Amino acid sequence: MNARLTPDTTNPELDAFWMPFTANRQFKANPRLLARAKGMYYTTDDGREILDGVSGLWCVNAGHGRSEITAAVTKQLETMEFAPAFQMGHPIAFELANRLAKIAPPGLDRIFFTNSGSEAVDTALKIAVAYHRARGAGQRTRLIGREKGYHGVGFGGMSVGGMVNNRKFFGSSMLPGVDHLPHTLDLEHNAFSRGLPQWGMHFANELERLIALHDASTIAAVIVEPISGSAGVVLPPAGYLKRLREICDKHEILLIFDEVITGFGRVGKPFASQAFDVTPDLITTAKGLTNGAIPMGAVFSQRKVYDAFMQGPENSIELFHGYTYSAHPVACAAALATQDVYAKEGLLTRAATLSPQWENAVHSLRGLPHVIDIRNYGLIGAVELESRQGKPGARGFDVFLKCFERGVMVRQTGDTLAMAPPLVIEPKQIDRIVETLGAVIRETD
Ligand code: PXG
Repeated sequence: MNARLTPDTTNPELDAFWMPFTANRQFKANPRLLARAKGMYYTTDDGREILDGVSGLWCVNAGHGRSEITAAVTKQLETMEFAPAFQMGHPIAFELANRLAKIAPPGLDRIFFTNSGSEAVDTALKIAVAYHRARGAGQRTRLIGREKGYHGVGFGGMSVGGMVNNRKFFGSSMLPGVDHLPHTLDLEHNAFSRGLPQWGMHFANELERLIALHDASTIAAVIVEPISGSAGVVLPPAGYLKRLREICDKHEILLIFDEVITGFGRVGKPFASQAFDVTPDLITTAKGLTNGAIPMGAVFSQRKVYDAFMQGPENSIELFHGYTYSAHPVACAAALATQDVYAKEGLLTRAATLSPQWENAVHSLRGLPHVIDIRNYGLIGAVELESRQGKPGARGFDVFLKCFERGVMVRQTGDTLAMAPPLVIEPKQIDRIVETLGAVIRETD
């Protein structure tokens, strides 16, 4: 590998693109370029096939290059490429909202469109604060997130998020009045749990402590990922989310589930909320909404939240919030076609069918060198490796790179390798991903 990673060693053609969440100098000295994609595979610019073990970035749930989505997007571009959604409307946006309402958990059938997960999160946080104001509790502005949480990169999402590197560089440019629950990762009690850990529901009771500290009358909402993805797959202990719901209900605090990763079939039901039988007040989504083909996010809201805004003079705008591209017609077309594919191929529940094989496959890596934990749920898996002394993330990166060289793409977070393949994956492809990862781990020091 390149020893010197100064700008003059990089390829000047790669310099202009300041890449997101990337070690730019390292990447540009040794780029990994993806050129095409179809089904379960990417093809690199030098013609190598890469089995996609992470659905692009947790979004291509129906597999790549779906012609149904291409056709719908093309048709929409030809029919009407853009129309405003401020004080105007276009039919496809209403059609999509109705479609999504049908698969949503009970009552969450009022839908606000955004362009990304980050925007969905900031939208949900703003809705939560404005909701309390609308019902005469304007002092409820505090937001509670969780350690290790990832809620995108807007100032709101960053503030309620709990991943230190996503926060520490930005000083005190955080929302005021935010606090955090403890995370639920506990290797001492729960390492190698299959599915949800049975121990640790009591972590939810920490919410009562935060409420005792700040007083419920100051708190607008609690936001958590039902399963944390970015932090390296952190699962909720059995009963934990139900307990959060109970405490929020008791204190009239809104509960927001960030389902940007867990939504659209990843956990064997349309949403994790349904898989875990816990209904939040707001759900944030993105990624799988359009199969990653066109950027789009959505906030699903309980009727009671929406209805609280629908008061005052009829000519008044109820929520001073929205994006030029909210409900962009092309994104709506992509989302509708995606939902058609999911429905036709049963993809919103396919992870439930595959998850026993998936679970066995990923847990077969137990006992390999450096493996200190394995976590799974639905079609999500993670293998955590012990860090090299003084070099956190180095072993994880080596494993990620070698897997890529052997034609399998996984996702690395620190020393955790995360996997979330497209829901169209075939059993033999599950084996290939896990066998490749296992072989690489065996030979990595
Ligand atoms: N919430 C959650 C739970 C997410 O996982 C976002 C919000 C933000 O979405 P946008 O569309 O603004 O990126 C996400 C994004 C990873 C990884 O490595 C995960 C995400 C993004 C990039 C990498 O696990 N999730």
